[in-house]
Amino acid sequence: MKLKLFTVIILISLTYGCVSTGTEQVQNFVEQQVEEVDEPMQEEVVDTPTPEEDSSITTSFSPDDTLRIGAFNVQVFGVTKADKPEVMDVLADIVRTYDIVAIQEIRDKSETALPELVELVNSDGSSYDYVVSERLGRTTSKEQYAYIYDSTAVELTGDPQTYPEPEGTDPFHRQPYIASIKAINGDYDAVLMVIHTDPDEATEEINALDDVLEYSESIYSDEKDFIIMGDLNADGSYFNEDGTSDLDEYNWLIDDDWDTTTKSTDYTYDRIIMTDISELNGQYGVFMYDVEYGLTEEETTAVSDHYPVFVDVSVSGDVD
Ligand SMILES: [Ca+2]
Ligand SMILES: [Ca+2]
Ligand SMILES: [Ca+2]
Ligand SMILES: [Ca+2]
Repeated sequence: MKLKLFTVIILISLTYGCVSTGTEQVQNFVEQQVEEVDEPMQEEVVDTPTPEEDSSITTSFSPDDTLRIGAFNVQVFGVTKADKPEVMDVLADIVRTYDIVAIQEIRDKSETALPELVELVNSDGSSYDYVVSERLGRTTSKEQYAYIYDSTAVELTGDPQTYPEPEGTDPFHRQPYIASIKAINGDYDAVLMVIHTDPDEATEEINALDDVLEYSESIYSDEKDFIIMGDLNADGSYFNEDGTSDLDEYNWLIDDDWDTTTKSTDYTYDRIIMTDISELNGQYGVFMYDVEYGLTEEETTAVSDHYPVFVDVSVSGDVD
């Protein structure tokens, strides 16, 4: 949310810089706003290219100097979807836009749908690999998380693990799946934490994520790049996006007014929250694959009720 403020400031600054009739009043406003942004944030974003506010649609695959990281809730992904070639083709195309994507809502006792998808992704000569969590959930309806990644661009730097909930506590229906990664063609490294919250307890689970972050920071003590992402159910009746949360001090990239649902509803359920935005490389947003691929509403919702979200980071220049 701070980031958005900064974007506004940049836009105002640019406008002011371009329009020769800018008044002193505007200048004062700009200075006043800049002062209100706290010092570390200012320093961090000064070196960062202006994020494209209107990046909810993107056509470009990430260039070589960029890693595209993201998350996608593939709504009950299992054998039924795996048996639909037209759905699988869209999923494969979506996966290929990423260097690493955190998949949620894999519901598949047979555990065959995900390997089938990765095989399809690679059928064009790509070299994607994946890791998958154990089946998680408090009821018989279990879900798995997975990271699917381009093995020519990203490597895992440790064994991924699900968050070990402290003895005697059960804060999450499906505890986050944590993976440390590094760019193969650069020095960017980060720790990813994917979560699909339970809608009924979304607020409680979101407010428990700072404990997961703290845990990850204790394991990866030299790292400054932690990214929490996934279907947080962070909107509507599940979560008050205008209120406060225990993650407010971090950078929420997916703006509250963006829609991550493929149906006619308008909710920002899916989020990307970063501790460090020094390596942001211009784009982040919601990947509207229906617009991108020219799909009908029926074709779109057959794939998922969610849009994927993404962020691009520079592969080089990371010092932590
Ligand atoms: Ca790093
Ligand atoms: Ca919203
Ligand atoms: Ca929608
Ligand atoms: Ca960093």
